Amino acid sequence: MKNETDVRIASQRRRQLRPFDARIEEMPLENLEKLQFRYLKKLVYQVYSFSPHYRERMKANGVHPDDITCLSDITKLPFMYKEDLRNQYPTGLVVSLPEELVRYHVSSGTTGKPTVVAYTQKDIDLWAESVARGLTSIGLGRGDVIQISYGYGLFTGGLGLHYGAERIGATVVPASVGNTEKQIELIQDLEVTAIACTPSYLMHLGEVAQAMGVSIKDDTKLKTAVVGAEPWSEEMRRRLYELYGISAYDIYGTSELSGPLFTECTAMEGFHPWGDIVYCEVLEPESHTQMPDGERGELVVTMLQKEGLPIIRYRTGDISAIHHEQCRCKRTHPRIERLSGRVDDMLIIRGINVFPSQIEHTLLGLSEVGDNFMIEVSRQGVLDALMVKVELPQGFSPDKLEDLITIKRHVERELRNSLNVAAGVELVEFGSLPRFEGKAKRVIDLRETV
Ligand code: DLL
Repeated sequence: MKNETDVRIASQRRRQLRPFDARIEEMPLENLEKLQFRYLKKLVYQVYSFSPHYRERMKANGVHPDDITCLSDITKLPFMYKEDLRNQYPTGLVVSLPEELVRYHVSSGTTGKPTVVAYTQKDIDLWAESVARGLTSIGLGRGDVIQISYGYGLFTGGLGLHYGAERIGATVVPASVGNTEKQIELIQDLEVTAIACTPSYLMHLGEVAQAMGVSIKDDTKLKTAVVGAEPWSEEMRRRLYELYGISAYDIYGTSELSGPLFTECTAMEGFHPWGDIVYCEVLEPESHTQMPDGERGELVVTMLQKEGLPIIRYRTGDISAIHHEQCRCKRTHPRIERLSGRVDDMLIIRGINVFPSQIEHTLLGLSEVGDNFMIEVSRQGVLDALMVKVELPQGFSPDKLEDLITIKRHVERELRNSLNVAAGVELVEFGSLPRFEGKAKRVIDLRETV
């Protein structure tokens, strides 16, 4: 006869290997909203009681937990900013007891002081659950071999996907970043079916494979990619499919919320944040009013069940739109469109807002240039100057100089049409621009130093 522990382990395994539950993912929206309200109410009482930071902010906003009487009352609550985490470095915003914490993640701090996020076991479980539901929604599961080529360690990408992939019963190859030739060997030898990495690393991997004489399409079983952590476009999705036969799905998250958090489903019509775990709002960045469905604004996220470091109304700075109608995949949880940039990434060139993603979108739509580019912004006299360096495709050798001039003019025209501002174009040899193993950094803004 099985003892109690065996029974518990068996039931845990069953739960782990079956992350899809229609009762949750397809529940009527009004039931989901009732559930969200219950979680919100509990969360607000918890932070008011245990977090001096939230209590002070709520008092300053003139709001008490008793004032939260319906889900839309969330708008009465104060925002949380990355700056708050920096100011309270390292653990000023943690509300759990130290012995309840099972993990810390720390951001790189490349754009300021690092941020520390603390997790209880329940936080880790819900994070894994969220990623697992996403991976399941794109058809991955038992029998898949998933290579995780995000950084493991303090960055949330590697471990976040690792726990999610294990939870769906897939076989994980924890490759982490770098050593690309070895990664390609592993993809072949271990019959990897799916990879998780940044989009720029996936393109790089494809180029290295080609240089090694390996066709990802014909010599490997790789068919699915879960790519995110930086912007990428529909054109890149099309290229990944055409060049490598890979269906690429977007995955989103931030280190403050919990690394990779939600993915697209096979409908590829935006992300599915799981409403029992997160509550998303899309706000007009200045007035903070909620945008109607389908209209773009800043994504603001509340983690409904986080214990270690509660996050209420976190201003992500990312631009998206929300949809409440049921997805084609039948899931009922509100959907978030793929991102179109960041509120603070936006380049202002001669008064015109330009997002690097628009430039990528245009370049990837042109067959006469390659996939790698860099954007340089400088000041010439009093005017901003935008220069885009873009590589020629691999193996391209122009017959005559006029060919290059024609391509350059065509790319400049296309950029001007899509950006509404002139951009100079420099065509450079294939392989001459930097490749990135982690997130790509494609913008160099020289204006502050001029
Ligand atoms: O990049 C977490 C992550 C890891 C997400 C692995 C997906 C996969 P941070 O380093 O804190 O966390 O960066 C978060 O990256 O606010 C966005 O601006 C950007 N970002 C993340 N995912 C996407 C995406 C991780 N799918 C910041 N599309 C976010 C566009 C993205 N931008």
